[in-house]
Amino acid sequence: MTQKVSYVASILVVLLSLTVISLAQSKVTFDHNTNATATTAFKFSNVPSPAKDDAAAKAKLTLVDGEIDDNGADLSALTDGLLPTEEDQPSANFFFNAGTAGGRFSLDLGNVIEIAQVNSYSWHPNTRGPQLYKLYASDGSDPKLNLTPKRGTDPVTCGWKLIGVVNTLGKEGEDGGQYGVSITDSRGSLGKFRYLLFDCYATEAADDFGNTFYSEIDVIARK
Ligand SMILES: [Ca+2]
Repeated sequence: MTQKVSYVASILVVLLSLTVISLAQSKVTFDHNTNATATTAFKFSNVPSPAKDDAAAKAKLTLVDGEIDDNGADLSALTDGLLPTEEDQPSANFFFNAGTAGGRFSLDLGNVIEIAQVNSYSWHPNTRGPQLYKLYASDGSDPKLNLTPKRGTDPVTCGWKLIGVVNTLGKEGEDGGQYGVSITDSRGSLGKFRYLLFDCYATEAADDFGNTFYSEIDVIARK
């Protein structure tokens, strides 16, 4: 009997882990152009260059948690289709306030769309270049959905699905430059969603200037 129970339990474990695997097929790809090679073209080997007419271009952006750095642009810089023309151009980037541990913002795409890719771009000569964030998504249908979960609330517990964890941090001393990130899925679709939630972290705590200079975020609808 004990043997049978443990057999059933082990089958359940296998089934559960298969479920987890089938849900988690998203893939994070990133490219890094060093300070010496970065140009205003934001051209990368494996990640597409930023698009202007993507599904995020008309998204409504909301600060969910954290403070915006007054020295930079507001959230609209993330989806305006414009890119910095210099490696250290605060006015062309969104970043959380100096001395803070990042924060959260959301994108409302206006309606549910099937998303093929979410891409993010950043540029800074040193520690504010790399990207470190978690991406969550929701189609808006969960009755317990909280559209503005603060830090301390795991979005997964209030209607959000974890789509990917982005960490482009490199070896020490190689932080500066331009980063392009692309979150995709082997099935060609990340899923059908209306809302995206970015949970962004500072890339270092050695000084106050670890919050990433985010230049642009693209949401590419599945064709
Ligand atoms: Ca921009």
